[in-house]
Amino acid sequence: MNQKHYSLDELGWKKHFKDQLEVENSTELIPARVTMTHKGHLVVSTGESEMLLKIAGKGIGSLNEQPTVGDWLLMDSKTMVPVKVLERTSLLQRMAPGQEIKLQPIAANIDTLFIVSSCNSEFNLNRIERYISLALEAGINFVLVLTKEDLTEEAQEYRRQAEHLFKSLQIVTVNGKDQQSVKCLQQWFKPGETIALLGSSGVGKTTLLNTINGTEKEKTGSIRLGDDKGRHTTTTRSLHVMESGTLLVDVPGIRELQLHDCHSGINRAFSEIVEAEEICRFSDCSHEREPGCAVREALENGTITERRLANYLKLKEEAQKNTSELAERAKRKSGKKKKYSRKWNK
Ligand SMILES: Nc1nc2c(ncn2[C@@H]2O[C@H](COP(=O)(O)OP(=O)(O)OP(=O)(O)O)[C@@H](O)[C@H]2O)c(=O)[nH]1
Ligand SMILES: [Mg+2]
Ligand SMILES: [Zn+2]
Repeated sequence: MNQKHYSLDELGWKKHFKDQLEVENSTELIPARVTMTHKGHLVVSTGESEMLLKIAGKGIGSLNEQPTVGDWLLMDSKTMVPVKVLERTSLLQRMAPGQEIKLQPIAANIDTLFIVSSCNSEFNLNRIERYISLALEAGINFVLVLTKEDLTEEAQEYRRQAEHLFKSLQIVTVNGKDQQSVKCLQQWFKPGETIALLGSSGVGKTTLLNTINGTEKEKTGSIRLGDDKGRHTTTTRSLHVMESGTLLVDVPGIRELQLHDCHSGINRAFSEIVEAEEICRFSDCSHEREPGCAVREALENGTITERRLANYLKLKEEAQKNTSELAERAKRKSGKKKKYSRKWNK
C-alpha cells in the first residue's frame, strides 16, 4: 500500500465488522486490515499507519483463525498485538498445495471476484468452472475477465465459448495494458468494495492492477513462448486502494485450485446436470449406461455436454475426497490432543 492515510471506511470497514467491534465493547481494541501476506509475515493497516507482523510457527499468537489478505483484525491498542480475526463476509480458500492435507485461505472479505484468464492457450473451460464453483460457494459476485484480446483475432470466439459456462455470466475481454480498454471494468468499482484478481500465472493480474492504478508499481513478468505459461512473478498477496475507492487484491498465480466442501457451489455451477440427475429414475445411477437415465437423455438431446458432465463428476469427487480427508485429519489431531491431556491430567 502507499503511504497515504485512509479512513477505515476507505479500507472497506463495513457494518458487519463494526457490529462485531461493538460487541467487544472495549476502547482498548482497534481494527486493522491485512494488506499483505508473505511467507513468515503480514502487513496490517489501521488507515493511519502500517505494521509488519511476524508469523511464528503455525500462526500469530492465539488468534482464532489464520489471517489472510483482506481480513480485519482487532489489535490491542497498547501492545499492537492482534487478538482476534473478525468474522468474515466471505472467504476464498482452497486445499493447500503440497503433501500436507490442509486448507489454505486465499483472500477474505471479498465482494467481487475477477476470474482472470487469457485469450491464448491458457484459456480452459474446465478451469474457469472451478473458479465459478468457488465464487458461488463463497456467495460472491464474479466476472470473467479475458485478457490479451490485443494479441489475437479470436477474442470474441473465446468469449462465445465461455458464455455457455453459466447463465448470464458477466464476461469482458480486455487489453490489460491499455487504460482505455480496462475502463469497462469500472462498472464493478465501488468505494469500499473489495475485488480479488484470481487466475493462473501470467494471465495479467498484476498488469491489470497497474493499468487501473495508472502506475507500474508492481512487478510483472513475461510468459514463456510456446506454452503461454507465466513465471510466477507475484509472490505476495496484497491489497491496494484504487483512485475510484475500490480495493483490489492481487495474489500469486494459482497452479492448482483444488476444491473442498464446495457442494452447493458445484451444484449451482452445473445446475442443468443437477436438474437431470433429480429426474433420473435411479437413485444410485452412474449415468453411464443405464437405460432410461435422464442424464444420458439430456446428453443425447444436447442439454448437457460430455465435457461438462465429466468436469462436474470430477469436481464433485475431488471436493468430497478433500472434505473427508480434512475431517479425518481433524479427528486424528483431536485424538492426539486428548491422549496428551489425559497424560498430563494423571
Ligand atoms: N499484450 C498483452 N500483454 C499482456 C496483457 N496482460 C498481461 N500481459 C503481459 O503478460 C505478462 C504477464 O503479466 P503479469 O501481469 O505479470 O501476470 P500475472 O497474472 O500477474 O502473473 P503472476 O504474478 O505470475 O501470477 C506480462 O509480460 C504482461 O505485460 C494484455 O492484455 N495484453
Ligand atoms: Mg502477478
Ligand atoms: Zn442416471
